[in-house]
Amino acid sequence: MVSQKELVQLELNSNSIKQGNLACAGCQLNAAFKHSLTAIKNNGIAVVPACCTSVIQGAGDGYGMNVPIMNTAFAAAPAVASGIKRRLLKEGNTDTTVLVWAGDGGTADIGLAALSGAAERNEDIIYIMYNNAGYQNTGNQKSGATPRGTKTTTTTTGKKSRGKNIARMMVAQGVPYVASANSAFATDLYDKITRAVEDFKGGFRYIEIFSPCPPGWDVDTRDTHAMGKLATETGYWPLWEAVDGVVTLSKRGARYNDPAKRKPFQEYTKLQGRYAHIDEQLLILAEEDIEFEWKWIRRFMGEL
Ligand SMILES: Cc1ncc(C[n+]2csc(CCOP(=O)(O)OP(=O)(O)O)c2C)c(N)n1
Ligand code: SF4
Ligand SMILES: [Mg+2]
Repeated sequence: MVSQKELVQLELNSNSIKQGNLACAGCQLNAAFKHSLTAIKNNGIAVVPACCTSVIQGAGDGYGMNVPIMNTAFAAAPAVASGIKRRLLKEGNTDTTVLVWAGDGGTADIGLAALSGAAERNEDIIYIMYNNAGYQNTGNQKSGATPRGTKTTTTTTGKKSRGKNIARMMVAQGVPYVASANSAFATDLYDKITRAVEDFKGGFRYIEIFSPCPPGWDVDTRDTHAMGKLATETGYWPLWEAVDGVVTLSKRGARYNDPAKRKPFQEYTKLQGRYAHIDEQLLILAEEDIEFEWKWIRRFMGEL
């Protein structure tokens, strides 16, 4: 496992995302992308559908990334990545990692069919969904993965239904390696990408990263990191890995399987304006969603 100190040094050396790019202050997808590209040692090609990243990356002399990026139409990213990887393999290149880097809108909604198709074919690619809980690039509309209770520009009184969990869907589909990560737990995230690259090469891999968006979630940038940690410490964002359908909890998050060890959910919600309007009834339903997800994890762990 990488230490915090080692990761800082690795990131300085890799310079995978150049400083002064177009991300908003405190953007956690930017941090998560940096950790991910460092883990693939900049030896990769990222396929990115329309999303905040396709803006952050920049263009021309202002291109801010140390890997090539292929921008695609929303629904096409897993198919394009499959083609790139197959071509590389045909040319004898087995080392270059091909990853899809897509948002929750591009994954949970618009790209879901192509994602499932690539998983079915067991393509030799890593699919990473960064979850910032909405269509942030176009002004914070709700996506299928937006959680219950939160306000977006299209759920102005708080979303009334539960968010989709695509990682769980990927486990059910039989994807060989699936993991849940959080940008606030950088070393855990780095280790998971490294594992996907090194131990599960040759098949389809899916990783989902909790990636807060300060303007969309109405969070003070000073609180973004603490709030991200609280997502896991309240049980809201469990950290786990699934190998061939068997789930194990990650060291950093295992204790939150026990509801008594979790911090109160309100410690997490109170830092975010998107929850400010929430009434008691909706808050209870949002809290019940946490236990709903843990029950699925326990089923996949064979505990239920
Ligand atoms: C077919 C299509 N519909 C709509 C758009 C406009 N659009 C560009 S980015 C975006 C939001 C994407 O949301 P998500 O995938 O969650 O990424 P984020 O912006 O949150 O990073 C939308 C709706 C588009 N480019 N193509
Ligand atoms: S809108 Fe949100 S996700 Fe997009 S760049 Fe800004 S902070 Fe990042
Ligand atoms: Mg999004």
